[in-house]
Amino acid sequence: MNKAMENDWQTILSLGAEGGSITLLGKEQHSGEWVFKKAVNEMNFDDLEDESFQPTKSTEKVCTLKSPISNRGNEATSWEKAIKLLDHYPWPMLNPREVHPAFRKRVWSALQKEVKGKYGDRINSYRLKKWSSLCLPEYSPKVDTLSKWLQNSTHTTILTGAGMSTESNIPDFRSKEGWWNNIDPRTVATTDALRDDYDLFHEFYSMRINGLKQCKPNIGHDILADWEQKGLIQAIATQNVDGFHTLAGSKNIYELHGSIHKFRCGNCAMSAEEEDFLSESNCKYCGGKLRPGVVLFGEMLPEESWRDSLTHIQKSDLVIVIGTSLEVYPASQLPKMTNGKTVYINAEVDTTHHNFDLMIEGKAGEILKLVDELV
Ligand code: BV8
Repeated sequence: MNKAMENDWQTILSLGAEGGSITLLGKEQHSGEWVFKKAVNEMNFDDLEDESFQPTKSTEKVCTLKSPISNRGNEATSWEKAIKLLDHYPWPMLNPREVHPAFRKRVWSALQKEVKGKYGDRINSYRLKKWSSLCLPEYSPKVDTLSKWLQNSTHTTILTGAGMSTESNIPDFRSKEGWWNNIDPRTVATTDALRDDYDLFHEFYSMRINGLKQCKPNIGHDILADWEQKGLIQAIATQNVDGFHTLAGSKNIYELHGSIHKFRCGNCAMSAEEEDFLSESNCKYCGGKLRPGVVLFGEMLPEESWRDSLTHIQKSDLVIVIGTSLEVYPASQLPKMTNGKTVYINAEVDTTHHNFDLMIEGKAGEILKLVDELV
């Protein structure tokens, strides 16, 4: 990290282009707060507008920093204001040369906002790769590999779990904030609970059904739906009962653990409506207790979903497992039933427990977005 000339100013973001550079400098105060200033050097921006502008070796030459042309409006006392200092320049199109490790995530999300807001697909994958390699070094080589495998695969199946929906603000089950940390699954998600403690069973599922109404599919769901449309993936087998893959537009969905949007009588299996269940009405045919169409522990999986998922997995040359602890049988066995390459994308990856050809530890939405930018 090149320490700036005076008072331990550090380079937060250094951008290069034809014969010049922009550098965002930062200095950490004793209070822990950072102040920022911008240094611009001999930058002529005309060539930046031209989409085909590609940095040549010459632009890589290190520019000696001159003090900012004018101090006015070149300093900032917050990160948001610091990024605003770059507003006059098409900075996402410049050649990123350095990003301060402590600011990688913030630079990356500022870049995302800028790209979504102003540049859309004008920023080419070459440039994006350069940005992601500087802002998300831990991901990028693996993201590159995955994007290549995805493009070369003739049949790709995705297996998802509750981790796919946490970025939609739906808790998963076994993470620190997961359902099963506060509730013993045997008391609510088993046929015994349905039979012996209907009030608790009903309260648990009503809470989840109503909670879902405030949520919607996230970028991860949208990208998978888009990949299906582009023929990059052929099927999604999911353990999720929230229906968000379907809501995001995916067609080839296999709900291994059923759906929380379907209802039937626990006694005669006649179908029922959501409001009948939520209003604790009994089955109008046999008077039995109503239940959501999810697979409870101890129950068999829906035969068709299981069979079709297995068929896809067995003919896949690439299986991507996203956001699941793989603790629930038999879905947990599916990744082992393919001869194709296997990839695991999860917020927690413990290499002792999981053995995949490629493992990427991180948030599903974020990683799928990185891959999507490269395919
Ligand atoms: C069956 C529907 C035949 C209801 C669910 C003893 C040993 C082994 C097996 C058994 C056993 N005793 C019983 C069994 C079988 C049992 C089982 O596997 N039990 C386990 C818990 C030990 N399985 C069954 O009962 C199945 N039926 O086997 O029938 C049979 C019958 C009887 C006896 C023998 C055989 C039925 C299983 C289906 C149960 N129903 N759900 C409902 O939703 O309420 S399972 C429940 O767990 C959820 O559906 C969920 O999908 C499933 C798996 O959980 P995950 O999706 O993986 O979620 P989890 O929280 O665990 O992990 C999320 C991960 O995402 C975390 O790692 C987290 O780090 C990560 N993450 C979070 N955010 C992100 C992220 N990753 C990336 N990005 C993020 N943003």
